[in-house]
Amino acid sequence: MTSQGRGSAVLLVVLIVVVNLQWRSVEGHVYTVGGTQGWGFHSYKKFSAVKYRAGDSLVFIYPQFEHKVVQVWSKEDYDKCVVSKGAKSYTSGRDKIVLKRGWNYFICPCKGHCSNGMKLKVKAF
Ligand SMILES: [Cu+2]
Repeated sequence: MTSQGRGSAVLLVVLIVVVNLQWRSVEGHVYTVGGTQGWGFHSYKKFSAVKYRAGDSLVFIYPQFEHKVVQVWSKEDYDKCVVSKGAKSYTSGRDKIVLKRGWNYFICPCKGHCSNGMKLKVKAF
């Protein structure tokens, strides 16, 4: 490789790294809730423990006619499985939700689901 060729190769690598870093800071990380099990009845302990950043996203994947996702805004609503006015509903079966700084609360609003553990709270820094 000529020194000029090597120079442009290094430049290209630097460019790729810079573009990648910026892309990441804009897009954040994307986490699939429940991993391969998706959004359903199982433990979310592992997902609550992740150190999220504001701007990261959670993807909720579930059968559309079995579950939904509602983002509730208070700990009280989360604890009591209540969907208050202003809560945001998602029903596509594949919902990507961007995390805000602080606590983010998600529940399944279908009857009995949230109270049986289908709820997730995560903290984004
Ligand atoms: Cu459900």
